[in-house]
Amino acid sequence: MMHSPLPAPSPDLISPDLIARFTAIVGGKYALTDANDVAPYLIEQRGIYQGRTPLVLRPGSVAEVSAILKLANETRTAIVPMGGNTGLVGGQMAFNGEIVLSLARLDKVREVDAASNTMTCEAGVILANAQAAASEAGRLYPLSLGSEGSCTVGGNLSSNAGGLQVVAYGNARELTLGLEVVLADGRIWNGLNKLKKDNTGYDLKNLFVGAEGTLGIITAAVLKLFPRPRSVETAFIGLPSPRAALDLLSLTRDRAAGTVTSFELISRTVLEMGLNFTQGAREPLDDKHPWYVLMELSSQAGSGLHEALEDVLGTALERGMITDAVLAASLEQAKSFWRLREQLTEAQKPAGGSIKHDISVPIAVVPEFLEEATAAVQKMVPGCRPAPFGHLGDGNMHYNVSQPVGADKTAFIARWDEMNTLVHGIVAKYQGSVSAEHGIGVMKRDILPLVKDPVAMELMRTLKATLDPNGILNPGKVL
Ligand code: 2HG
Ligand code: ZN
Repeated sequence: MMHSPLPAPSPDLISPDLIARFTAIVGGKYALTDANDVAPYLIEQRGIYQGRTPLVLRPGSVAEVSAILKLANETRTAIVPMGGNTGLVGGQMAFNGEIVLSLARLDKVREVDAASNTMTCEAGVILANAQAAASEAGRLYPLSLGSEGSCTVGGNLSSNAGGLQVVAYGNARELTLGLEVVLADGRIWNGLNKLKKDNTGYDLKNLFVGAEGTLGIITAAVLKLFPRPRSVETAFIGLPSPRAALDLLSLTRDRAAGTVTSFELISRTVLEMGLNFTQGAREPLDDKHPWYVLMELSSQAGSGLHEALEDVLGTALERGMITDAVLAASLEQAKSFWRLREQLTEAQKPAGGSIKHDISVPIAVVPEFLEEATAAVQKMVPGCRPAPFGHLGDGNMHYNVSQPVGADKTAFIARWDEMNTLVHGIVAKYQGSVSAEHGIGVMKRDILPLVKDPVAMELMRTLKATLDPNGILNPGKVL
């Protein structure tokens, strides 16, 4: 059962002498052992996992990270790297008394090169600070997530984070040009490439992006920048069905002068949870609708985008694709739409137990997937409340299912694996993915071999054994 900590390997105690050697690398101030200091590193936001560690290290330089890994490798001491601790699959948790290695103090934006459209950030730079640094240089770093105020560049890359603008700009992997990585034995790979074109052998950086810290520890990255859009338009739209939402996406792409930079589908069920949860939130539209789209268009043209979007929505209304829409009349209103969207994760908590699925299917079959999954889970747990939402533009749905009203939370959550199996079976039928953007961590580790090509699994194990022969890097995650 994925909620209990993994069985502890024996022995997992780190001797006082070894703790002292690690402490000497970072200095006493940055080696936490006191239970109160360590506590925040042992919990995570979903409240699913509880960690256990004798030591949290907070190195202040790449050289210190290197020295830590060298010592860890020599002494076979397991390390769990941590960024902003916002991961959703337990990848950042020390379950078995491993050392937690926080990258938070590596928080420098080393360079913004506006002419090359690149930015070099250390792993601990908070995403919002990276966005701000780009913005100050008149550029856009488009990775955008609900947790951007606390998640970090290193965590974003290690989990290949997606988020709200993937439809236009790609996920973290596509936004990465180069990396600096500390390997398991302490060697530092300088791959801080700024080049768009570089055909000099294997693509090493993509081994580490999305590896969740199991192959090496990312300490810095060269990130891609884009022009800042000169106009942005945001609309909240009510529609009858996910199929209608796909038609709207297609119409918008055909007609609008700008680029669709976000296209989020929200079910009425989860919107209601959001409205109940978000202070001062109001119904975005006068009437209630079974489905909503939060759409954002961006353009380099200084004017005309508003009219283009009005034209698209007018046509969509005429054709019965949508039933109502409101265009944000101010930045404040646009922000309030996004606040409502970004709080949907938190908003599910008061509704009791929630069984999560972060899936993707080819975008054309999202409507079929939703219909089949809903019928299946409701048959399995009568009265349960599917509360789907997500990044329709990427075919990525957070197919989360809340417990029936008044039901026993523990009994509902006990059916997590059973429901996952059911939903993932439908995902498989449509050649989808069981982890679209949150990663594998421990939550999906045991699912992976069941759904992944066996040769791909062998290759992954080969890479792990080659790059981390002593198994010190984030053991028990991914594989
Ligand atoms: C989002 O899109 C996040 O808001 C979290 O990926 C999704 O709560 C979730 O399952
Ligand atoms: Zn998401």
